[in-house]
Amino acid sequence: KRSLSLSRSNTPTMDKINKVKRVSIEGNIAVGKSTFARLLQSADQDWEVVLEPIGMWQSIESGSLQTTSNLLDMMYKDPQRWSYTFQTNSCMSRMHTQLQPPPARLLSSEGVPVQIFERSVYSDRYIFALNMFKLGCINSTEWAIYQGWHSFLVEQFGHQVELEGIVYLRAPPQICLERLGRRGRTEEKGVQLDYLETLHTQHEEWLVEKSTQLHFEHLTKVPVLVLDASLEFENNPDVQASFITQVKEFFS
Ligand code: DCP
Repeated sequence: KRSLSLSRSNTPTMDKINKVKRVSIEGNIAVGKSTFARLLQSADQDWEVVLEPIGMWQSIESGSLQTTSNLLDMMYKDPQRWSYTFQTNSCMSRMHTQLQPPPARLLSSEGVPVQIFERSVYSDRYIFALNMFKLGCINSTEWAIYQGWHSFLVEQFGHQVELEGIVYLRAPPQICLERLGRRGRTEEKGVQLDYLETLHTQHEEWLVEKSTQLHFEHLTKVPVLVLDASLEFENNPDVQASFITQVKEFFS
């Protein structure tokens, strides 16, 4: 009897799954998305953070040869050759994470359960891939192919990959460059200010000016919360508290 009731309560109904909101955190390289995500994870039981699968891009198993390739490094060293491959891989791994069902804790929540993703299949396309196309590192044939499968997959998965909100961590590119230097990820040591500036422009056009041409109806209506991430929030409890208050209000 006990196990029956247990297995029943463990069966997620679509209603419960649909009650869980899906939100992404967006922002330039090294702006502090992971730090912010950790902060949110510890702030509320009803929030579940799903981190970016960057480890998967740094170590891709090459089949029977039993070796691994660091695609992130390959992309930064030779963007013309590897950007399309990198963007395909990062978006596919993101599709997997965005399709993960919410954990049981969220399904049984009486409050406002939220699944929070570090970036999304939309920033992959409208920030990074688009930027690489504009820079000439993805050619027009590759861009047409990328857009074709991206639209197809997003349409096929429908509401499973839709977002109910976006939190945009906004900071000047110069600040992101300083944070990038401090963190010292080896693959990123060649990243220059002008690259962060082009990525910043992509974020601004999509999330603030709303001038990016989007291909999904729901995405044009997603509410955006802009937070001033130029403030050093990692060790500042006052800024953290203010961010959490704003996020709570935004989610409710
Ligand atoms: N990247 C990319 N194309 C994508 C996604 C990511 O080129 N579609 C690159 C940019 C970074 C690395 O992958 O070099 C990690 O990206 P993020 O900016 O998302 O993650 P960070 O770890 O830099 O974020 P933060 O420091 O804000 O936590």
